[in-house]
Amino acid sequence: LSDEETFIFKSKLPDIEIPTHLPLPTYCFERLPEVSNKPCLISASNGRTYTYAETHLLCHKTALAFSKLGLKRGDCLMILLQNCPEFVFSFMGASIIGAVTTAANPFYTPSEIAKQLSSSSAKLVITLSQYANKLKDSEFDFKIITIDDPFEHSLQFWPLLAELDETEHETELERIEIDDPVALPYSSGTTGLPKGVILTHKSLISSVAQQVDGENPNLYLKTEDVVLCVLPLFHIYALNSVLLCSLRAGASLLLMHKFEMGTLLELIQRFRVSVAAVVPPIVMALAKNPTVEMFDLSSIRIVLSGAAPLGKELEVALKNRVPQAVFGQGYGMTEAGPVLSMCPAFAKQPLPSKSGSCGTVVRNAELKIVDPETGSSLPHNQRGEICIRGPQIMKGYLNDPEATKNTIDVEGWLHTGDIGYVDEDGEVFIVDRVKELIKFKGFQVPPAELEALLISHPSITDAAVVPQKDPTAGEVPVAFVVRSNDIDLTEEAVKELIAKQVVFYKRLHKGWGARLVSIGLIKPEGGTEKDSNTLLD
Ligand code: AYL
Repeated sequence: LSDEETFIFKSKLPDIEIPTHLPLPTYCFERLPEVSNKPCLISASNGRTYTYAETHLLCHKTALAFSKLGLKRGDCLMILLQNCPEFVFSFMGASIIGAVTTAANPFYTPSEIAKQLSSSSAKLVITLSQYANKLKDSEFDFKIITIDDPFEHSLQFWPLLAELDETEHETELERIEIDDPVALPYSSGTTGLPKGVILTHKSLISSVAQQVDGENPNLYLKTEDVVLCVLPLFHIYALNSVLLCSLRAGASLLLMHKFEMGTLLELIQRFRVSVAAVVPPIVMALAKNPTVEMFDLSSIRIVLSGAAPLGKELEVALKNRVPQAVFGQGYGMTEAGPVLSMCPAFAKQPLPSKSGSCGTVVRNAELKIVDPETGSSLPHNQRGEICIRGPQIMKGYLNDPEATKNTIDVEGWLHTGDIGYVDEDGEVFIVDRVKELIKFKGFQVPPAELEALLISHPSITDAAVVPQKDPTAGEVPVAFVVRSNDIDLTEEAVKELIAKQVVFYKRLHKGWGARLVSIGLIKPEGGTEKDSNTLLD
């Protein structure tokens, strides 16, 4: 043991009791008796509302239907859907029977989906018929459930539920342990390819409790709140801070299946949205888009931004547009459960928060800043790598003890690969990222994944993919490639090679060829019409 001082930062709000004796779904629906007749889910596409009692019942029916299909404790379900009530029923239903959910972006290419399917060994995939053909060529053994029309021989969600015997509501539960996995999001972490991040019932309950539980919740959600869920539930930000937190608090969730500015504004006005969880590109749209002036946004009381850095000028511009709302940031990382810090101005008894800060560390957790060179912890206002420790962090990466060991040290500290400091008021500021990660509108683009695809091309002997700053996306991936002797390999061909294998936001925006003629700079691509309708655009 060194006698060196360790500087550990804690929340200013007192620690709370975390109910880690319950499985996640029981914890989330604990307030059911109080809120049973209140709206729980509102589907924006058709206005259909499900009360808490209906939602709870449908989650249990889904659990039973999954169980009858053979899904058991420890088995994996893949959800390949945009935001919709069936996403919620499936996630909660799987968790009721002790199964684990891995959610994937339905815009993923067949090969991206196949990688996640094989890594997670999903036994059941729930999706829309239009995405089911992406699963056709997978050689793994799984059943497909569609929530709309059937696809070839797929099972259908609603008929499966309708077939259940009315007396069968109570699922025979296998005992769920608090350390059982419940969610398996994929993240590349600080290096390498996407890996399954094991989040247990305990991690997610802890994280949700750190946000919304206690006498003075850090993120105070009320039962009368209407919480906007436009960010995709297949990403941990919305799954945790939007869905699970709203359920626990007994608030109503407005589910939008895709982001479209006009619809969003119209919905905020119509449903009197009071809490909006967003990412910087949406802050930008709210701050800059002229149509915003035509709508009544006076119902919004909280705007939470996270998943990527937000410029101060945007924050100011947003505050001018929604002056009555408290604006603040949350800082998360999939592996961290995911929330590390949250704006203290969202608390029931709010504390002030500075512009540009990511809030203060969540309760029942410890945060430290370490000098990347020496590994020693640093005091207030000194920059270093942000590390977090607490009951909410991941159990580890699936089947990857090496990567787990490199991320969570022997003392239980998770190393984020983010560089930041904690100021004299305990507020966390992120200034840089030292890990191999590109963030396109909050979405992860792992450079190693693109480099591997590039190198697999016979005319490319080496490649490096790096982020380039971009005013709308935050960052875009650009590549440097070393060509073998194929002088005809053009930048366009390289971009095309990647584009056909990856989801739109991982596409290369520029390429430079080394050794041979310089390819030169070209304007970044805007994406296609279809892409611009997607989630975080
Ligand atoms: P992943 N400011 C700057 N960078 C951020 C921020 C922020 N507010 N939030 C996340 N990042 C970056 O795994 C940072 O580099 O999780 C971090 O290591 O896709 C990386 O994004 C993690 O990316 C919530 C709940 C935010 C979740 C999240 C983000 C989860 C993103 C707020 O309440």
